[in-house]
Amino acid sequence: MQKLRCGMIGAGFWARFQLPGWYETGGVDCVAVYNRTRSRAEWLAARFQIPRVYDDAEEMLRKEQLEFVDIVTGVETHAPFVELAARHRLPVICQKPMAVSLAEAERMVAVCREAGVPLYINENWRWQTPIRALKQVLDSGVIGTPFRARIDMISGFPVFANQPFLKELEEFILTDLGSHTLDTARFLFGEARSLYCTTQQVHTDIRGEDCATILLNMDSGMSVVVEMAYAENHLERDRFPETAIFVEGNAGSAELALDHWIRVTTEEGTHIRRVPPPRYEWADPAYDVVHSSIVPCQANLLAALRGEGQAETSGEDNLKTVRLVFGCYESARTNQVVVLRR
Ligand code: 89Y
Repeated sequence: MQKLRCGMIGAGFWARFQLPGWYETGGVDCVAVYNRTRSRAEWLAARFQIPRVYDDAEEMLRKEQLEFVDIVTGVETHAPFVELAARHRLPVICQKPMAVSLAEAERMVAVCREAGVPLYINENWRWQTPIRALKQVLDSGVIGTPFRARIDMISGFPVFANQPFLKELEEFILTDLGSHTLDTARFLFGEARSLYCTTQQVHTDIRGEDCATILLNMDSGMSVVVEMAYAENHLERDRFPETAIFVEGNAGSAELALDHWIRVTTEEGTHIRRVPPPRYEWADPAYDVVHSSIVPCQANLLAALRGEGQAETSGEDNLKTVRLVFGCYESARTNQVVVLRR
């Protein structure tokens, strides 16, 4: 397979894992990396044998013969870098959360559409091994028609140690983690027609909310509760960054329990199996289930870049997740149900 030449924009925490994730697909060659602090780009280049380093992204796009760019920078820089790539007619992959506002995310999609370049979002959560396995259970129909579900991601893990900028976000857990859990809700259960959300800030040394509780009323009539917190430092079973999911259907129930156990209960009894993620030597063991999901996620985006299939998380598709995220903020601010569709 002829490898696609990629330019990496950003050399922070996630670039360290997305890069080997691209190599794992066997179809990408990263030929250059940009970072505004050049030494960080140099560090990444040395670690992953990337031939050229830039501290000017425009210069990288002008000088290199790239076939796509992968943007792995802070959310406030996503829009300008996407627009830069669109001006250079380069397909662009952008880190989640897509943008700082719904309007900005809509503009990014419009700019790429007008330039005729694909925009894909690197949204990996729905690609986690146990979440894909749960989806297969639901699609098999074994628990009948789901009518209610709970999606929980609650942890005291010190996320601020690896990603200190998270402390500075005025909109924290819904953008950082809600982008993932709400996208997972859409992946498993379809679109929502309304939502209600409450938030709290428990840590006193951060700027944004670190706890959120959401009730999604789905098009199907299902109720989906999404609970998130990075607030409790003392949990008996803290399994960061695993998502626990419980689904009730009219013929049974299915649970994705901690430590990657799937339990399916029907009138025949309970069937239990473990679906652990693959282990990659480049992944941080504390993030295994998330880091390993980068590989199938990026393989899907690569296939779409090659014209060999659809990207599940295109910019257009991810706009629906972004709408949910900012709908949650509106609901929490106004203490009102936000109606997305009548
Ligand atoms: O930034 C977040 C992500 O994308 O996955 C987990 C995380 O690192 C902390 O919430």
